[in-house]
Amino acid sequence: MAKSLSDRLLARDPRAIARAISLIEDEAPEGAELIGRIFRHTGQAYLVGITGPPGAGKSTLVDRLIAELRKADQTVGVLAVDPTSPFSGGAILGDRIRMQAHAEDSGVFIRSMATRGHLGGLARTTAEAALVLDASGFDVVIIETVGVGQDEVDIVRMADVSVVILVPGTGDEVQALKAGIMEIADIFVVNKADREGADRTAASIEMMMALDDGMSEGWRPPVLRTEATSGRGIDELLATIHRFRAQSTDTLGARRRARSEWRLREILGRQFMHHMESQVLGPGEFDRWLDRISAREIDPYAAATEMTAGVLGGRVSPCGKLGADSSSFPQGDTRPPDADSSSLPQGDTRPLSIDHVGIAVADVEASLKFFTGVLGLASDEPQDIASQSTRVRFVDTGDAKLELVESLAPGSPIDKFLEKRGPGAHHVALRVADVRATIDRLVAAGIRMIDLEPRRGAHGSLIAFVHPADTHGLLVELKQPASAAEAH
Ligand SMILES: Nc1nc2c(ncn2[C@@H]2O[C@H](COP(=O)(O)OP(=O)(O)OP(=O)(O)O)[C@@H](O)[C@H]2O)c(=O)[nH]1
Ligand SMILES: [Mg+2]
Repeated sequence: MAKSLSDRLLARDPRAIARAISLIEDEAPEGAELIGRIFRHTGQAYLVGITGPPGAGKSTLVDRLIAELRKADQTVGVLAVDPTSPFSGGAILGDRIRMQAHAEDSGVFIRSMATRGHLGGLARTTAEAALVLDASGFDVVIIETVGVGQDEVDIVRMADVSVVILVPGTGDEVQALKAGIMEIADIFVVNKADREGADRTAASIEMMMALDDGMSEGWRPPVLRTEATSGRGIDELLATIHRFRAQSTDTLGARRRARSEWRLREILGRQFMHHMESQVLGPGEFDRWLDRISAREIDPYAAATEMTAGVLGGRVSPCGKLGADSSSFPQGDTRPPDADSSSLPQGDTRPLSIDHVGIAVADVEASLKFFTGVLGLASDEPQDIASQSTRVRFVDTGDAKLELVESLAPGSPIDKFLEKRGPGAHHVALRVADVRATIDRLVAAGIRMIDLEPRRGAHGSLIAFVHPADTHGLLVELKQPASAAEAH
């Protein structure tokens, strides 16, 4: 029987390793499965991150490190990552030629990786490729990545030790380091030390560190000088890496845990997006939300809130239906505080919630014997609603309320209802943030309204009834609570 890919990989078969990394790069489901099978074999390799501007001599230096590590009988896997290149081919060519000295060595594996989609994706594929090399039993895994900006930080963060390479020159690069790279650098290297200005560059790094009072106690990143082409300083760099490794055994666990957290969050985010796109949003719906954002009909926060409301059990639709307008429904807490004057419950991301169920009764006070007396529910004070000739009393169930409604005048809607159907469930009230906007949208959708204009309901709310002919027989009240009503 043919050995499985994971078995061959664990036996450090270079073709299996290459195939595994390709599966990961292609985001093939087999890639994720493979990670599942090899994961428990990982955690043995020491991950060395090497980052620096283009042409700083990273690959030359990595080549030297490989040679040194091989002398010490250590196996080495290398991932050369180029976030700026859309093709892995270019990077492969340069690095392969430079590192071809190790081509015949089974203790060395070199692979180039380049941008696929967004950068977060590259950081992830790099992390997973590193797992593959780790499981394959390489003692040291080197991740070489171009650049010194924030973009590369995510990639370098995956390493157990981060080496930042600079070259003698303008000093601009040292300035550029301030963003992000500072915190992740464990070792600085000024390569091309044979060139003019190496001392100045080293001095400006030292100065920058001295100015940075945010630097934690303990390990102080040393600034080394190397000449990758001649190999000068490489032994010291390797010794420094070993020294860092030895002194960081206590912190290594925390560092790897932080890395796991970053990856778990990244995977969760991706799976959530996938779920949104495949299960929640209909075909083309994502684009329609984008259209509405482009047309300035809705802001991205509101759009995201409404879209995610669908995941939490509601229905989502970007166009023309209920749920379409952010101003109409309770908002989640993802919007900026000043985005909406709605004072509806924060954190309630349901597109519509039931405010209350109206129950027509002959006599509100008499009905309380059951609702408060027997069921033990609390009720508020009775209130007369002139616009409907009714007296109402709300009973609190802890969730949606019950509205007990009694007619105060012959011929009122409740009076007619009682006459025709007798006491019982009369209507369901849905809470909306902007009743007028909701009316407009329903009318535009061809739904008939009993009230085209909102009127005053209990407790200062604004209400409007939808015609039951268009709601399958259910009388629906739209209710904009007082606090939201006042704001408009
Ligand atoms: N003078 C001098 N040249 C060096 C040194 N190290 C590397 N170089 C040269 O610098 C050039 C770039 O080296 P690479 O190793 O390709 O640099 P890199 O950082 O990997 O480049 P990218 O991967 O393209 O970002 C090559 O021509 C090297 O020979 C050094 O210490 N001194
Ligand atoms: Mg390179």
